[in-house]
Amino acid sequence: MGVQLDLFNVRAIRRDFPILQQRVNGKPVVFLDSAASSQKPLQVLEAMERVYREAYANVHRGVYTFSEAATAAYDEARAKIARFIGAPSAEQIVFTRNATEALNLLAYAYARAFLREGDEIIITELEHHANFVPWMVLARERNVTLKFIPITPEGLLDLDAFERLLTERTRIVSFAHVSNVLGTITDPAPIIARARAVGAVVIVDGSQSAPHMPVNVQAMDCDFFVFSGHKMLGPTGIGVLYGKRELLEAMPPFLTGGDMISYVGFDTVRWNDVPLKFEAGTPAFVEAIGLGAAVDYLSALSMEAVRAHEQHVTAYALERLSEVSGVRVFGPEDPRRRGGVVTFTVDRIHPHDLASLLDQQGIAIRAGHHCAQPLHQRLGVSATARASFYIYTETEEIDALVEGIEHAKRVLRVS
Ligand code: C6P
Repeated sequence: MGVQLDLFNVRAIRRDFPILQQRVNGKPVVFLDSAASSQKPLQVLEAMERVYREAYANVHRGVYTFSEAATAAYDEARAKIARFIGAPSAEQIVFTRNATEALNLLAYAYARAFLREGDEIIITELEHHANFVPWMVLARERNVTLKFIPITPEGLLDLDAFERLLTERTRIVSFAHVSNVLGTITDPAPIIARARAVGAVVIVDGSQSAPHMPVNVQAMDCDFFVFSGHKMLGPTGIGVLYGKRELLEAMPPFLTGGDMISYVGFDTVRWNDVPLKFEAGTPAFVEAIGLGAAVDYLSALSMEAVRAHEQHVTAYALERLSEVSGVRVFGPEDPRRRGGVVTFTVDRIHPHDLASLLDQQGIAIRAGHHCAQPLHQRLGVSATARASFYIYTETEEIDALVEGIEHAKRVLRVS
């Protein structure tokens, strides 16, 4: 049996998540797929329901009580999120649908405006498709060169190789703070320092870091930072783009229409100020308010404690999985160098078969390429299984996973 850390009362936390009280296929639910999307606490569900029940009206439009209340709550959510990631001001928080849309916004509004033929973008071999395909499309369209920082056999970024990829034509360097497959935590500091030296802007994909560890974009000194609300206790349909003010101000808008203008005449249009310039149309303000409540929940726990808990659970999972014959774990061995995801294969069992057999035991994991096919090509496998953890994960659930894998091996007669 595993031991929980004293500072983190997982049992009490689990009581806030109604979905975790259920049984799946007659078994208590063991949810090990939070890297794909996290579950939601009552506090987030209630915050959103409160808006719909008590003060719902479109924001930035009405001068009546409901609209003013909704607008104030929306603005407050933006301010909370700015504080959560250490942004200097709420105006530097642009709401998007998710991290994917935030990265597309940068590829369209920033890169298409400022990159020229022959310029270079550097990403890494471990990127999620969201930080891969938008740059690939841009590279083809504009004759821009796309380069990849390779990974070491342990699954870390090879910074010496990065040094060699940089040239005076490098305009953008974009990388995942935490890999959704290998779990690798990349220290942004050396990458940012080297990118700055050639005048490139740095985009950090925080989809798997912001939900799980303290993040301070000012201390990091990145130019842009993106993440999704649904992976951090918030609802779907809301994501965040943080940017340095001068860059956001220099960029043209991405989508156009209502709310993003300050004036429209028959032959003129003036953009609204940042961040509204990037938020065309009725925004997902109830979802933003839900994300604000999620950020309150995480802040009350403290992100240091969230990280410590997940590191503890990850270390336990790495140790337990190493005892199972036929299991191969990918990514750094040291739990201090990785976030709360453990990706693995089991000899002679396809990850999808494993995931289906585990589901019969009430255990949810993800199987496939996890939207990182080029990385899987590098790893020499077409698919992997992935267990991922969050604030509500108990070490007993890792025990259940290990028992479930042994059970699958027996069922498929591979032990
Ligand atoms: N990864 C996973 O199971 P969206 O889909 O826009 O909310 O997030 C995209 C994204 C971008 N970067 C990284 C590092 C990610 O992990 C993700 C989402 C999920 O791994 C769903 S594919």
